[in-house]
Amino acid sequence: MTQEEKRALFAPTRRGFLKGSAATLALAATAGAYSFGTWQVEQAAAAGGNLAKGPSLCNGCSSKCGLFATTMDGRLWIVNGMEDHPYAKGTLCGRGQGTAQWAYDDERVTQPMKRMEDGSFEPISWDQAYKEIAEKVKGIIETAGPEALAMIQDPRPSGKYYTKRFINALGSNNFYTHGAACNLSKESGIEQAIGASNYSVDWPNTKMVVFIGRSYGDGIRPSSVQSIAAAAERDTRIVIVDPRLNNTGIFASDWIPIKPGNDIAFLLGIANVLVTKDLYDHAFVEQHSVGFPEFAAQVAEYTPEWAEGICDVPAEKIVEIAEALAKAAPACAIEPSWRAAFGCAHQNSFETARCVCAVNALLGCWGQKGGALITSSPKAGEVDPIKFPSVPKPAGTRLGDTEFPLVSSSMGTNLAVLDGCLNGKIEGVFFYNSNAVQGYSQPAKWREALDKAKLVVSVDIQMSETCMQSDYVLPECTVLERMELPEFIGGKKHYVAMRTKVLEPVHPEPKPCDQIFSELARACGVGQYFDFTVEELAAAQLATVGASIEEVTEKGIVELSNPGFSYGVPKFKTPTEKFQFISEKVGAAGFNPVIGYAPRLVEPAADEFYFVGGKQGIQSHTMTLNLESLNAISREYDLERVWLSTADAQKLGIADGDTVELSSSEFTGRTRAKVTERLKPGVVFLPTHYGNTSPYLTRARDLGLNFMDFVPFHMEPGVGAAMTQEVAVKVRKVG
Ligand SMILES: Nc1nc2c(c(=O)[nH]1)N[C@H]1C(S)=C(S)[C@@H](COP(=O)(O)OP(=O)(O)OC[C@H]3O[C@@H](n4cnc5c(=O)[nH]c(N)nc54)[C@H](O)[C@@H]3O)O[C@H]1N2
Ligand SMILES: Nc1nc2c(c(=O)[nH]1)N[C@H]1C(S)=C(S)[C@@H](COP(=O)(O)OP(=O)(O)OC[C@H]3O[C@@H](n4cnc5c(=O)[nH]c(N)nc54)[C@H](O)[C@@H]3O)O[C@H]1N2
Ligand code: SF4
Ligand SMILES: [Mo]
Repeated sequence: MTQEEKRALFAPTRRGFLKGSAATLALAATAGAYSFGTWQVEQAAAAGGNLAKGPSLCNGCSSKCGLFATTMDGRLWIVNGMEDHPYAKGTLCGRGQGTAQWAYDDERVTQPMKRMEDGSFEPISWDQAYKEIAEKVKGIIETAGPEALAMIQDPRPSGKYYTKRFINALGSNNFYTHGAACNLSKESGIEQAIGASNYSVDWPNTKMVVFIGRSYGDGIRPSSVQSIAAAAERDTRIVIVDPRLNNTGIFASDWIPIKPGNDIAFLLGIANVLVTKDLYDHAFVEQHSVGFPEFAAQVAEYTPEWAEGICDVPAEKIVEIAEALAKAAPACAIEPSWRAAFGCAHQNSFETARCVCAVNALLGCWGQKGGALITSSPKAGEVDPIKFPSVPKPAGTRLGDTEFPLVSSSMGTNLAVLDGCLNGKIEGVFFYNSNAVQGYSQPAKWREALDKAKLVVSVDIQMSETCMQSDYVLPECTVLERMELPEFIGGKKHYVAMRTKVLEPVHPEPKPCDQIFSELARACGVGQYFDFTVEELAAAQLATVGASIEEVTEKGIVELSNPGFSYGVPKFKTPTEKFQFISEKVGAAGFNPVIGYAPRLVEPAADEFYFVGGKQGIQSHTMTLNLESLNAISREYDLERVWLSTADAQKLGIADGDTVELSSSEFTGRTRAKVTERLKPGVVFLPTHYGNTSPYLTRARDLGLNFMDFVPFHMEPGVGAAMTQEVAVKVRKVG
C-alpha cells in the first residue's frame, strides 16, 4: 500500500472501518510541513496591534517543546513551534496549542486555598498559608522526623530543582517523580541491560523498526511524528505490535495484534529464532556483552510456538519478523517505547524492557547507523558554592528504595508515599505539577491514604483531584506567565532552552514555583538555601556551559558545544561496562539474573476482557480535559468512548454508540461504546484522559471514565510501578 492510500484509510472524514479521529487530525497537523500562524501574525500587524514575541517551552507534556509566543497589545495572539528545538522542529501539537490558552482559562485557581473541615475550600492569604504549612511541617519533623515528609512532582525546569532543594533542606530524601505511572519499569529495566535509562532509534538511517505498544501518532511528540513520516516515505518497514491498530498505523507496514502484557513472549520468541538459526551478531555478543551463554541456554526454551501460546501471535509471524530484522541489522531496532506496554503496566514490565534490549543486542544494533543509539545529555554548569550553597544530603534512604531495590534512582516509586501514608511512615506530602490522585494508582486508595496524612500541599494551576485532597492549594502562574531555570536537552547534539515570561500575569496572586518554594523554605526556617533569585541561578548555570542568559532568553534555544557523537558500539555504563544479558543486581534482588520470561499477573476469566489504555492526540494525562478548546474536540468526536472489537460487540449485542457498563474488581462505571475492527477481540481499550471528578473543573467533570478507577493499588515487584493494566474487566450493555 502506498503512503497516499494509507492516508486515505485514516482520513478523518472516512466513516466505518478505520474511522478517523481527532487524534488523526492532530497527527496530520504535526506531521505536516506547512507553517501555521504566519497569516494570523500578518492579520494582527494589519490591525495595527502592538506585536511582541518571546520564547518559552510548552508545558502540555513532558516533551517541553520550544515555542515562540506572539502577543498583541499584551494578549496572547499565537504560539508557533520553534524551528531549532529538537522536539518541536517547527511544530506544536494540538495540546500545545490548547494549553497555551491556560493563562486565560476561567477555571484556574487564582488564590491560595485552604480546605475546611467540611471539605470545601476558602481563599487564604499567602502569608497565612505559609505560616500554617510551616507550623505543620515543624510539628511533623519534631514528632516523626523529616523522613515523614515527601515530595512528588512531574519534572519541570524550575520545579525539579526547587522542589528537591526544598524537601532536602527540610532533611528528607523522599523525593519522587510521576514515574511509577509512566516509564519507571521500562527505564529501570533498560538501566540493568545497558547502563543508561533510555535510547533512541536512529530514524534517518533505519531500515526496520518494531514498536512494542508505543504510538507516535497518539502519544505525540512533533519531532517523532516527523521522523516516522519521513521514514515511511522511504519505505522503512514499521511494525506495530499493539492489541489496537493505533494512529501510527498510517505509517506502518504491519499491525501485529497481541495479547496485552504478553509482549515478553513475542520478544523472547524473536530472540529464540535469532539464536537458534544463528542469525545474531557474534562479534557484538562476544566482545561487548556478558551472560550470553546463560541467556542462549535459557532462550532455547522460548520457541516461536511457545511464544504463540502465550502472546497469541502466530509462530510463523514471529519467525518472519525475526528473519527480517536479522536481514536489516544493524540498521534496525526495537523502539524503546514510553509508557503503555511496559512503562508501568504489568508485573513483567521491568523484565520486558530487558528483553527489548536483549533483542537489540542480538541484532548488534547498539550504537550503529540506523540502529539503537545511546546519546549523552548536558548538565547545568557548576555554580558558586557560597551564593548557591549545596543542601547537605539527608540521612537515611528514600522510602521505597529498600523494598524495591531495582527502582531507577532518578525517579523512585511515588507509590511508597501512598503506602507510607497508610502505614503511618509518611505524614506530610507536597505535590508539584502532579495529579497523583487521579493518575498514579487507584484514586480511591490515594484518597484514603491522603486522608490519613497530617499535611497535604499542592502547587497547581487548577483545582485538580489531588488539590481536592490537599489541605492547602498554592496557585502557580501558568507557563507563559513565568520564567524558569534553563532546560538542558541531550541527544546527538546538545542544547539549552528556556522559558521566559512572555505574558504579564493575568491574575495578581499566582506566583512562579521558584518564588513559592523559596518563600515556603523561609517560613520553614531553611531560607538560607534559597537566598538567590531564579534569574541569578539561571545566569550562573548558563555561564559555565558557554551560553549567556541574554542569548538564551532572546533565542529561546542555543546549541551547546558538540558532544562528539559518533557511531560505533558505545561504552555501556553498566557495572561490567558491557551489555548485560545477566545482571548481578537483578539476581541480588531475588529475581532471575538472566534476561528471560516472566508472566503477567492477571489473566481474564472466560467472561472478562484484558483492559488497556492509551493516549489521544489532543489530550494530556488527566489535566487538559477542562480546557475549553480541547474539551470541545473530545465532545465533538465522542472521544471518551470505550473501544470494543466488532466480534466482541456482536457477541454482547452491543452496537456502536450504545451505553455500556464496565466493571472490574474495583469499580463499575458507564460510558458509550465505540465498536471497531481496530481492536483485538478479547481486549477493551479505554482512552486515559477522562473521568475527572473535581467539582471545580466543570467542563471535564463526568465526561467518560477514569482508567485508574478500575485498577487496584498494587506495585510491581522490584521497582514499585503501578501495574496499571493488571486488571480484567467485564462489559455489558445497559442502553
Ligand atoms: N497525546 C498525548 N501525547 C503524549 C502524552 C499525552 O498525555 N497525550 N504524554 C506523553 C507522555 S508523558 C508519554 S509517557 C507518552 C506515552 O506514549 P505511548 O507509550 O505511546 O502511549 P500510549 O498511547 O499510552 O500507548 C501506546 C499504545 O500502546 C498500546 N498498548 C497498551 N497496552 C499494550 C500492551 O500490553 N502491549 C502492546 N504491545 N501494546 C499495548 C495502546 O493500545 C496504545 O496504542 O506520550 C507522550 N505524548
Ligand atoms: N488517568 C491517567 N493517569 C495517568 C496518565 C493518563 O493518561 N491517565 N498518564 C500517565 C503518564 S504517561 C504520566 S507521564 C503521568 C503524568 O503525571 P502528571 O504530570 O501528574 O499528570 P497530569 O494528570 O497531567 O497532571 C498534571 C497536574 O499539573 C497541573 N499543572 C499543569 N500545568 C501546571 C503548571 O504550570 N504548574 C503547576 N504547578 N501545575 C501545573 C495540572 O493542573 C495537573 O493537576 O500520569 C500518568 N497517569
Ligand atoms: S508534544 Fe505537544 S503538548 Fe507535549 S510539549 Fe510538545 S507541543 Fe506541548
Ligand atoms: Mo508519561
